[in-house]
Amino acid sequence: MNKSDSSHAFTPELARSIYRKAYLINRTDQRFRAMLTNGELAVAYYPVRGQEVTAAAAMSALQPEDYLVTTYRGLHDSLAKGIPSRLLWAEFAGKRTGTCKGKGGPMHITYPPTGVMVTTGIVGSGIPIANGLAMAAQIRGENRVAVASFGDGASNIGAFHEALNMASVWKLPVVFLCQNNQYAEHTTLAAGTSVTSIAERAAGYGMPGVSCDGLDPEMMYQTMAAAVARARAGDGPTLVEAHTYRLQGHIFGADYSYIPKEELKAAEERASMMRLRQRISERQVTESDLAQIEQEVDAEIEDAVAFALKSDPPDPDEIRFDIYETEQAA
Ligand SMILES: Cc1ncc(C[n+]2csc(CCOP(=O)(O)OP(=O)(O)O)c2C)c(N)n1
Ligand SMILES: [Mg+2]
Repeated sequence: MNKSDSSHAFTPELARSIYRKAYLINRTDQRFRAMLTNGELAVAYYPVRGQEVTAAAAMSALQPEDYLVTTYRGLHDSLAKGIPSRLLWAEFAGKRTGTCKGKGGPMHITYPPTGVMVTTGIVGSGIPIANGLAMAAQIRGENRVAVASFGDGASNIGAFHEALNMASVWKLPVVFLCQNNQYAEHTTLAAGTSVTSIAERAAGYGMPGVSCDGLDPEMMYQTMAAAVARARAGDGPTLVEAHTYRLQGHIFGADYSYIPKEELKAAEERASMMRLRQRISERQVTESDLAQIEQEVDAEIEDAVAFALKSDPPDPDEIRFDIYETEQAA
């Protein structure tokens, strides 16, 4: 794959859009954690701080109609794929105005209008689902690509290996995006994974495997864009490994003192919004452009939080709906 292909040029417009997405993810995560801390919301949350650039740049390589399957740690992916903030916040708050009428919560976000097809809590289980979506697009002759986004730990699950094998055999239009944040719960990559490069696992399934710096917006975008173009052209799947970092504990509130201080400090610098701001401003994006984006995003989040808080929870009777194709008896 030619990563410097001019059709995947990192234009000022793209740089602005990636900054907007990354800033939106960063501030949404921050606002959500603050609300959990002060008791305004009470729900399990898997923080995405550190992985903002990875999702913002990777999802920018997709079209709105392309499919995404992500995980419990999927806030960054869902926002970067275009879920409206109001609907996302309402779902996080368990309200009837949310993407899943408040019945999914943070672990089960689904919003087909922007291609977010499912968000699962079972590690690795979304990967074969992305295959199914890609296969449906292939059978229908649609020009759609499906992306499975998952963690480094998920690459040790059987479903990962089975799905990569079948995707390769059937040349499915799918991209396997492994966000290697170095930890699976409290276990380091080295303690639970037989290889140091997850991309190398692609060789066992006859598909290209590419590693990239997922904290470098340009490299992340171009690596993903090349994989998406390959899938769309009918040339089959790619395994993309994005090196990124989880700057918090596994779940909000969990202890993460097992992460060495120096490692965390170095990652905080590499993944910081300041560093991204600097990178983006090198791309003919002015200070006033950036300030305007920040102002607009801050207002969008406040509007979404207010919308979520004033929305009603689902009626208890709603539990009978949206499970089976037909309504269940009361
Ligand atoms: C099949 C299965 N096994 C174990 C768990 C418990 N569990 C939840 S998240 C997680 C770690 C997954 O790590 P990784 O795939 O690297 O994703 P990350 O949380 O780092 O984004 C584990 C073991 C689970 N949800 N599902
Ligand atoms: Mg991980």
